[in-house]
Amino acid sequence: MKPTITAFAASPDRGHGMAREMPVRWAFEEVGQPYDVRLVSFQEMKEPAHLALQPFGQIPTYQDGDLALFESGAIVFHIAQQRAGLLPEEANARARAITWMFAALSTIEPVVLEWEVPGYSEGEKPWFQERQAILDDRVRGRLRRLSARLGKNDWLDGDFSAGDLLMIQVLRRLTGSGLLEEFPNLAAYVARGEARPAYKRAFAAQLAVFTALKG
Ligand code: GTB
Repeated sequence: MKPTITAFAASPDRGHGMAREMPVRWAFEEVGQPYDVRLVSFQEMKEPAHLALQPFGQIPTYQDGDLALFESGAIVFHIAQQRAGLLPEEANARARAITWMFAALSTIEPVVLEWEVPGYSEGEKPWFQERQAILDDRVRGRLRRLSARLGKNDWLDGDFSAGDLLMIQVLRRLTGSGLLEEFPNLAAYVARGEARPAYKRAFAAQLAVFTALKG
């Protein structure tokens, strides 16, 4: 049996890899695990059947036999533990790769989300520009440290890992903002991730959902 994940029936980004089943698709592709996708509408996500799988009424979810999971990071971690390809075998290297997964989700992503959300909902407020400059600087501060750590390396710690996958997925939210581009090694790091065949397959699969929707 293939695992089944849920994804937006109609993603607001028109299938351009921002919805959070994207890292899950990417992880499946990296480890060569076939999977099924069940598309859900915004309304279905708030109904009891979906809430039993995802208590916050969101995508993605993951089901494989008796196991049901939510949280994209936890799902990526589970996939990485099930099959070779996303976490090193050696115990210390594996622990470091897992550390980068947490760094992506708990140190980098919060400042990126805080920076991103006002642009959607508070752009008309008189204080928007002033506050956005503060948020820009917070993002810059994190990127500066990350850029220094990555240096001239291709990936954060040795071979490509689930830590890079999640970090690149988070950094993609900044693409085109000018902030990521201030750090050429980070922009190149994101481009390197996006050039991976597994990433391309995952992106194409997500885009195909939207393309099919358009008919
Ligand atoms: N922490 C959870 C995880 O990582 O799994 C967060 C899940 C989450 O935010 N899911 C969003 C969702 O279901 C979709 S991905 N939202 C519906 C709701 O809360 O009612 C977030 C997302 C959606 C769309 C874009 N986009 O179009 O650019 C970007 C990000």
